Amino acid sequence: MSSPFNYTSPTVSVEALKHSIAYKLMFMVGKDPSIANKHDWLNATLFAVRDRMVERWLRSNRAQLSQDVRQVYYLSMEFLIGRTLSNALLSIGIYEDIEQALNEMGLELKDLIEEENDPGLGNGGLGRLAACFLDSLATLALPGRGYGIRYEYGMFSQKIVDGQQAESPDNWLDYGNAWEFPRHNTRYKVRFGGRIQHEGAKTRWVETEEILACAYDQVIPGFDTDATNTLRLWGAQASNEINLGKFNQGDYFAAVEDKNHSENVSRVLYPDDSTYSGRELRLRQEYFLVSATVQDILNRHFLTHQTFDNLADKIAIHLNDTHPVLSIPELMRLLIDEHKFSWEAAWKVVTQVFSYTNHTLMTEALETWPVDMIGKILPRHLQIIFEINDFFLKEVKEKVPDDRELLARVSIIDENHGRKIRMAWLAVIASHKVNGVSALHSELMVQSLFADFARLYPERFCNKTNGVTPRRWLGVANRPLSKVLDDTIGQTWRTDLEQLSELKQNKDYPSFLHDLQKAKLENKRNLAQYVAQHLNIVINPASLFDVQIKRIHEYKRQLLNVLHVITRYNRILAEPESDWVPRTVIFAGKAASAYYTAKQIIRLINDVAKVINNDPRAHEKLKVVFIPNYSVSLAQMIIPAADLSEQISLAGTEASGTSNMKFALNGALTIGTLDGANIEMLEHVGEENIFIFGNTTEQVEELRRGGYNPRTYYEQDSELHQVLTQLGTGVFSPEEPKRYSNLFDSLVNLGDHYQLLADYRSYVDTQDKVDELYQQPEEWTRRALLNIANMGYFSSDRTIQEYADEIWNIKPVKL
Ligand code: 26Q
Repeated sequence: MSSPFNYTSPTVSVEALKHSIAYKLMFMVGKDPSIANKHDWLNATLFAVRDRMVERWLRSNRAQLSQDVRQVYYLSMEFLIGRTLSNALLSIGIYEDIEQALNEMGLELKDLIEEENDPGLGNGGLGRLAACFLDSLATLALPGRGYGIRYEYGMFSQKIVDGQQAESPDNWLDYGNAWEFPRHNTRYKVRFGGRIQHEGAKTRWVETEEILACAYDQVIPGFDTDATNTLRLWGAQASNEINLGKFNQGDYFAAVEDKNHSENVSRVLYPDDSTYSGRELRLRQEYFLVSATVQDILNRHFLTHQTFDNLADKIAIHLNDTHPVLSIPELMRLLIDEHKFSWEAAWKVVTQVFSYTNHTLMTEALETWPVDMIGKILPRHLQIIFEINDFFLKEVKEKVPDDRELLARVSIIDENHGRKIRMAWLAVIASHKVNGVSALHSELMVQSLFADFARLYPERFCNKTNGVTPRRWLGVANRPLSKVLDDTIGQTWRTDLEQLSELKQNKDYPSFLHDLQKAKLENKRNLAQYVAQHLNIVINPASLFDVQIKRIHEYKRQLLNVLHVITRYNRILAEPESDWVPRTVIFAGKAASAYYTAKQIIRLINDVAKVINNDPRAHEKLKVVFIPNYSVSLAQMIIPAADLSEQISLAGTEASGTSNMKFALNGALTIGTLDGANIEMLEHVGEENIFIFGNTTEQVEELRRGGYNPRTYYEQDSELHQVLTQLGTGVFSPEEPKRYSNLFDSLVNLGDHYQLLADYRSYVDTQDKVDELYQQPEEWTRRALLNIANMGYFSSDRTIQEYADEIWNIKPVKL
């Protein structure tokens, strides 16, 4: 069998693949086929596949170098890339060949794909976005590299024990990582602490503590192209000099302790709980990423150009949120202290090079660091930040004389809250472009969070609506639907997602709608099988799969979903004979370990599930499932199986959302608020094809201003009253009736910060409309089709093209 795509390397054939897998098993894994286990075979296969990507990789790198193109460096504390095998096989067009080769060796590709671990080097949306962007950069042959941290432990793994979340470490490197190339010769010193010494005009940063950042590279293949990029992750290594010193003095254990301490920097990913905590190790991590990366960027530049004079022409550095914002003072420091730039010349370069994406407007989630902490860990950087601030405030004074309050508001130093550095301010001041991630978010960004800056520098702010890669989120995740699309419009939608709009022609063909239904049912059966196997719960693939999967946060309002579930349960008990549309409500998501309320919500979901799933009166009418340990690979299984996608955040809180796009692309209908990218999805699919409910941002604001009183909703809506009373009195936790009285209080007595009660009625009524439509399968499927057909805009290829043209000014490499 040959590849379905244009590119097939002449060296690749089934025989050759068999040969290389066997060879890799012996010489790389070091195992005899007779005793090799599944993981050994997986590794052998990964090495064989990797070889095929490396040829292209080296060619791509050579082309980038020889064409001397401008490069973008995408800095992110998180890259949530997911499993790599099937994506790589499809990218380079050898999926069927490998499948056959393995078959002939008595192995199943499917089993090996499931055996690969899923690196959880991110929290959620922001990390996954970075991974989609790498995929699109490579596919568009754009010269871009990702830089991040090689955490030894990624996102914790989640189990549900007695209905509650239990965390355990994610030791993802346990069996090694076949995809990475450790670059033992690409290492940089990263320094912390110490003090500043002035020698005339020169400033020196001395008596520092030192660790090494060691590069680990991973190949990022473009789809159906030779273009291939690099993700470089840094791992911490104790610097030998320090340890040897102690060792020679005979203090062996102190030396080993120091080593551990240094290497802690890349030990573990911090979970996001949406409140800023300011932990010192996190600050060290951020600087570790930044320092190694900026040194590497300068080093690479100097190797080709032997000068830094043209730096601003040749590089763009992008900040994925404020997490890598210390790269600004770090680049200043290196240019001034090491490369003899004047302050003004260095600042000029910096302001041409940096751009920044904001991912949240919620002030409690914004990054700030105590001045004292930065002073202790990065004294030279603190000094540079103060200089930047002085320089900037002078400029503001010239632009807007006599406005002391403005100066206090825009100062990088927040004097009101115990002297803190506002990292977002630093990012805005140094960047030539600042973008939000959906139209609404970008608009709110210039009206609220950055209003002062938008008045000072209006041309700096722009929008880049998020997107998702169609390769992973349709091609890899949903083979049944991909097949239907291939048979209908051909295969090139994978690199030109707008082609999906051709599907609209088929909206009145029953046989086509039937094909879509068949694909959906296959995916639902697949998920049902997983749920049966892993959770021992039987769910009916003919029921409506209603899905909310994302990090657990109050603003995302999983609790509102639960209120609807309880409402539905009450109605079923009240009218058992009614014609209920069977539903399976599916949840998944992790709560940050220190986020008490989020953990309570998980517990509530599981308690409610226990009561409902064990009540024969609800049998075949309602099921509730919490799938533990949500991850990219679970998302790839769950999303294709969804009928209904829950995107129900309070208007104005979800910057964009990206799973909303993945669901619609896979033929789910959305029930959602006018928040984030939901609004643009509504514009693309049309209001008949999406279930919108709830207050708008303006109405939310208005309620906030006018003294929102949730109690009136509680008192006036009898269904809501019943549900909340049940919650507060322990109907779902009879063994501990007060278990959820805190949740009750937060909603009814403590202000209901995310206005669940205000949106409850319109949510529940809209859910009734969902049922109504689901009873007309053909009409439902037609609308699902119109969702798929209108998702072209939400490809990350479109997003990345916009970044490339309007922010980074980069052009594709010719291959
Ligand atoms: C910060 C400091 C200390 C520890 C952790 C963090 C931290 C880590 C991750 C803070 C935030 C994050 C992640 C944020 C995130 O995922 N934001 C989401 O970004 C998506 C991509 O733009 C949007 O679609 C979502 O709306 C937004 O919530």
